[in-house]
Amino acid sequence: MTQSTSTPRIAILGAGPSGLAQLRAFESARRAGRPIPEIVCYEKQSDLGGMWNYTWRTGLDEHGEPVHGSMYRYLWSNGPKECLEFADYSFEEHFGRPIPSYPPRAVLRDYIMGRLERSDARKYIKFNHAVRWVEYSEDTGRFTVTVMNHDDSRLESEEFDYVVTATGHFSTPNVPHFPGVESFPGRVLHAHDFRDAVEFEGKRVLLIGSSYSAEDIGSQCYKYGAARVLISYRSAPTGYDWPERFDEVPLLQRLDGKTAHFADGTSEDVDAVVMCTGYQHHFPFLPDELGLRTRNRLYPRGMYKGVVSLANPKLLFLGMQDQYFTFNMFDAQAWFAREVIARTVALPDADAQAADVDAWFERECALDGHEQEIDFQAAYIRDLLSFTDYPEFHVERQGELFKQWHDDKQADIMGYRNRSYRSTLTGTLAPALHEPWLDVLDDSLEYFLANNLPRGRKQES
Ligand code: FAD
Ligand code: NA7
Repeated sequence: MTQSTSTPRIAILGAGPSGLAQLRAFESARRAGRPIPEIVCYEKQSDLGGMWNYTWRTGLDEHGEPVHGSMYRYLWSNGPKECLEFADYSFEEHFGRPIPSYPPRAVLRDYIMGRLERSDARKYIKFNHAVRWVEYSEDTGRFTVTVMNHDDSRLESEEFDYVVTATGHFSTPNVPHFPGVESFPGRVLHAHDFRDAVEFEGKRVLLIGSSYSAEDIGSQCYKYGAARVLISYRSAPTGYDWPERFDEVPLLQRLDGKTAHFADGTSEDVDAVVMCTGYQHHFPFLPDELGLRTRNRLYPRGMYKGVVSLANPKLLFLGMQDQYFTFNMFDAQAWFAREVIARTVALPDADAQAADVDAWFERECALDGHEQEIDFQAAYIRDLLSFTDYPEFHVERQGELFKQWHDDKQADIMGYRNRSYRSTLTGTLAPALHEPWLDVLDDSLEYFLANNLPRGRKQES
């Protein structure tokens, strides 16, 4: 493989938290006086923020592209903000004061956007540009990236030395079939298309799956007045101490009209079915040899250090892991990717890369329980950080906060969002939420900030 001697050109695919982390990584190098590549970031939505950019749309967007967003109204952070804080931009710096530990979606989006808007990195992003195809030429050593420019309704192609794929993996639903589903006389949808829990007020809702989407959509439905929530699990129940009107049942076997039949022989009538059955890693713009085939796991194979494609070292991926850590893990990956592109981190030969992947993969396979999983992901991030100048954020201490978070959920699944944690960056203990999460029906940024003023300050009308 060859590389041109002029300034390298890189394409970043996606302007969600991972793509923005890459832009920020280059911005920080530029500020330090280092040369940076020519950058183009393609984003199919009309604004940045990725998953955090809420849309009411489902199915296809205004351009006929698959809607990316899987987030819904009333979504609040499902982990403490102290565990996702950027090491170079604290929540306190962004909001000018401490805020509670579990903010609603709009508040987190504001934080993500805030860091980027303090640089001029927005200029690199081409919005309404959907990536259609990426092709690598052994002859030129470059990629051709073909995008649909929806502003001008035109296909365009450009050449790049590196491609950073940051298109997320919680957008293309995994939808199993259950006998009788085609004649079920009510709504059947995947979590990807769930938008407003109010729709299910007074209804009996069956959720299939027992991971994050099931527990949170179930909680939302309960909070906004569903008559009944049933979580149907394949491997194991969530095990939380759910309130009344809630139950966990083994896997759905078939639907007979409105009656759902479960693996333990029980049955119950329901009004709606929400498949919380996860997502597929989906890269329709990558040829087979460059794509990534994996289930949602902590250490997908195929990438050295979870970032550099084993199939082509000039193709990098960000954010492809199952996630305890999110924003700051994407940063650690993006800083690592930056050093790979700058060639200040030398990649070992292909065999050594594969052996490194195998070692991490086997370590993941041996994990037993959430505490070990958290420690594993913290160790992965610590390994990445050792190659970069990303600021210290005490990843192991954040891991301990995650363990506390896990215990707090076990103790009170409907009340854990009322808890406060201490920032590892500023040392500040977050103030308590102004009223219990279960009672706060308005999830707007304005309402959250106005009602969570520092002690002693009155809300201005
Ligand atoms: P994304 O945010 O998915 O961004 C990918 C970007 O790529 C998007 O902007 C998309 O439009 C763009 N894109 C995709 N395909 C193309 C294409 N062909 N051409 C051009 N652009 C393209 N994390 C937390 O930390 N806390 C939470 O509380 C939390 N809750 C979540 C709730 C839900 C329902 C979901 C689905 C996820 C949640 N997450 C949460 C995880 C979340 O995915 C990450 O926080 C983060 O958004 C991942 O960032 P990303 O940039 O990797 O992917
Ligand atoms: P996850 O965490 O990948 O979980 C998927 C769930 O779906 C999990 O409980 C699976 O059961 C279940 N599943 C998958 N396929 C099936 C079939 N065929 N039948 C029954 N159950 C199935 O996805 P989530 O959507 O919950 O979370 C993804 C992100 O969104 C996360 O980061 C959150 O923050 C929000 P299993 O346990 O494998 O038996």
